[in-house]
Amino acid sequence: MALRAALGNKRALSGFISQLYFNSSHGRVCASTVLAAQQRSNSTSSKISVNFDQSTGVAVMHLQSPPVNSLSLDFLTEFCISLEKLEMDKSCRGLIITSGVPKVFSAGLDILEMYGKSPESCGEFWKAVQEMWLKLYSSNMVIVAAINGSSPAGGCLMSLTCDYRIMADNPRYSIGLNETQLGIVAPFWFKDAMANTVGHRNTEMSLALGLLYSPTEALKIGLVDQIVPEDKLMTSAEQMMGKWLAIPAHARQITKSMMRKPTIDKLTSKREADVQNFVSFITKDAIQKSLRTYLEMLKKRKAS
Ligand code: CO8
Repeated sequence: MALRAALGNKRALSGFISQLYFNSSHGRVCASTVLAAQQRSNSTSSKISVNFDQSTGVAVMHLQSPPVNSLSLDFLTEFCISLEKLEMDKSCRGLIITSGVPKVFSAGLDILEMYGKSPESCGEFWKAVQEMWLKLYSSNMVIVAAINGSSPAGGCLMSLTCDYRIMADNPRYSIGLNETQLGIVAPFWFKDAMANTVGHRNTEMSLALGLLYSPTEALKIGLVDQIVPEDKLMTSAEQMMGKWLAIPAHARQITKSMMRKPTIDKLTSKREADVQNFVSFITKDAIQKSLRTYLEMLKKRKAS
């Protein structure tokens, strides 16, 4: 009954999946059961499109939630379901994530999920953010981010989980963890993923100042691995995918796990505490005020 109710409502489904992960040490198996049921239903994802080429074993996922691919609860739920389906299909070995929205890869977490919401909603939202990060960061697939637009905060976090980041060389695009500019603080696992990529000092500067980097600057500190002309982005991503897939899968996967496991385990062991921290932080009056000011700034910038 709970499953049927959850399948009828994405927010409930997300909560249901989170509960299964929280309550079971065999979360993957339980979630797979839910997703198998979801696959049998006729639901299609409106915010994510996936094209899987059986002949290459590579799927291309387009994020397509205009105007800015913000990571709302609905978006994250659809994203995790799509990812889990690919993960369960053993013929899928690689995934390229890109945006179907012009000029923006992802604007990061949907600020409206954190502003003016009840503690319960905030908690549910945060579990979905954790879920996205854990699934991506621990994936057995090779994941390449083809970053064809701006990618602040949660958008940058999503890119950081990938095995390789290629960004379109357009100076109007930027990427980085700019949380402090909103008056909020990137949690430890955002910081860890960044530090694993660009080192301690770059992360310290980056997070403290809420820096957003142009593609050239991002390449310089190693936040992206390659920049290419925009029209070459997808072919470059496919070429790089070929290189990664040429490595024997078991050796590559064990190496990936060895590099990432301590970071993953740290969040896994503190998930509930991390949710509590987020909820108590984000619902503070002062933080809500900062978010309101930031939203107003976005509106003003749009109007000018
Ligand atoms: N969430 C919700 N709405 C957003 C967001 C967002 N992240 N970003 C933009 N929007 C809205 C705008 O308000 C605007 O709404 P409307 O049409 O109603 O006026 C609409 O999307 C279009 O935005 P723009 O006109 O600004 O679009 P542009 O194409 O000109 O610019 C950008 C695109 C560059 C992505 C720009 O919108 C931008 O800079 N957005 C803000 C990005 C940002 O700062 N995101 C941070 C989110 S916080 C996060 O991801 C991590 C939080 C960690 C929490 C830790 C707490 C403990």
